[in-house]
Amino acid sequence: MPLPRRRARAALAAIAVLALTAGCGTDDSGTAAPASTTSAAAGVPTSRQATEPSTITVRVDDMAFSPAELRVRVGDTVTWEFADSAAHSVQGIGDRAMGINSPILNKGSWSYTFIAPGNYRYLCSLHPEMRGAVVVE
Ligand SMILES: [Cu+2]
Repeated sequence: MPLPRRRARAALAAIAVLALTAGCGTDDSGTAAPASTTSAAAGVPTSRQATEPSTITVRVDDMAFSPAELRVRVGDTVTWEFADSAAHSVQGIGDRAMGINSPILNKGSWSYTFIAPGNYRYLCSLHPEMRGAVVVE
């Protein structure tokens, strides 16, 4: 009589193993969720392309910089176009803006690329009342 009971237990154990294997199958479908997260991360380079560096022009005319203030992003270039009858320059104020230092011009243009975020102020070395600012984000 003990032998049939053992066989019955063995059969029950086999059923239990099958049930556990089926349970593992549901776990496998659960691992599909991180795969969709990976495809979402692949979209990151696309959003970076949307913020490619650009060039912003500031006119130097009529004894003024216009626009006198502007906001740019890191990597953007600002080009000052000199179009006044008088000669002017673009000279940064303070250590942070030390690289902003154009020659004195009354024609043509001068460009500067902003590589660090911050608040940059500048003036014309010949007419210190002519002032401008660039906020780099
Ligand atoms: Cu000037």
